[in-house]
Amino acid sequence: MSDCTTSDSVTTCKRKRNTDNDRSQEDPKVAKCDPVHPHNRSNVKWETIRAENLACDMVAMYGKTEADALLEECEKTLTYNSGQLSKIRVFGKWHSIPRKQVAHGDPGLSYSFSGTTVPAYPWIPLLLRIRDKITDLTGYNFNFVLINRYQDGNDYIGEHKDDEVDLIAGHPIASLSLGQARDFVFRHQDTRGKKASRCVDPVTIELQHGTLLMMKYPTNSYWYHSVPRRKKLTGVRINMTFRKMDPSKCKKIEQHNLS
Ligand SMILES: O=C(O)CCC(=O)C(=O)O
Repeated sequence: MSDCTTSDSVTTCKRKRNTDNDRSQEDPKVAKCDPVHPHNRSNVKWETIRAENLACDMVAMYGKTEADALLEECEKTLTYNSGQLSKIRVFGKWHSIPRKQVAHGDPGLSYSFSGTTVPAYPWIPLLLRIRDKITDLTGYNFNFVLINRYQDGNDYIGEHKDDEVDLIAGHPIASLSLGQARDFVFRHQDTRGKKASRCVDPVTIELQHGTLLMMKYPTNSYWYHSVPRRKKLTGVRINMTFRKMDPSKCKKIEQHNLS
C-alpha cells in the first residue's frame, strides 16, 4: 500500500524519505558501455546529478550566442513529421503528440514506441556538427537523434522511460536543449500510480538553452522522465536526444521514402 500522493510531477511522502544514493543494482545482462573515443571531459565543467540508480551529468555545451544561432538554424532547416507519424497510441486510442517530432540517423534505423515507428531521415550537416561535438565532449558515438520541438509551455512530453528494445542497453543518451528553459522531471518507478510501494523524491532539473544532459545507465531502467506542461512559458524549445540504436532490432522502413 502506498503512502505517497502523486499529482502531476510532485510526489508528497508521509513516510521517511529514502535518501540512500548508493544502491545501484546493475543488471549483469547489460554490457558496460564505456566511451569509445578520447574526449575533452576535463576541459569543461560537468555537474553530476545522482540519486538512487540515477546517474546524469550536465554541462553548458553552447554559450548563448552559439546556442541562439543553432536554434535559428534548426528553425530554418528542420522539418517535422506529420500525419500518422505524429501520432501515438495510448490505451488503444490514437492521439496527436503534444509537440512536433522528427528523427535523423544512419540508414535503416528507426525508433518504435507507443505503437509508432519513427524512421531516421538521413543526417544533415547541422546535426552532424552537433553530434560530433557531443562525441568530442563525451567520448560516445551516436547513430540516431530524436528531435522534439515544443512550441511553448502548452507542449509537453508525458512520463516515460527510454528503455525500448531497439536502443543499445546500457548506452548513455545525450540530450541537448535549445531555447525556452523547461523543467525535466524524473520520477522513480516505485513511486508511481496506485501500486506505489515507497517514497523516493522526484528529481527536477531545469534544462537551459545550450545545455547537454547525459542520461547514463541505469537511470532509464528505474526512473521515468517527463517535460511537464508549463502554461505560462511562451518560448520555443527544441530538444535533441542522441541515441545508440541496435540496427538488428529496428523495424524496417521503406528507404526510398526517406531521402
Ligand atoms: O525534451 C526533452 O528534454 C525530453 C525528450 C524526451 O524525453 C525523449 O526524447 O525521450
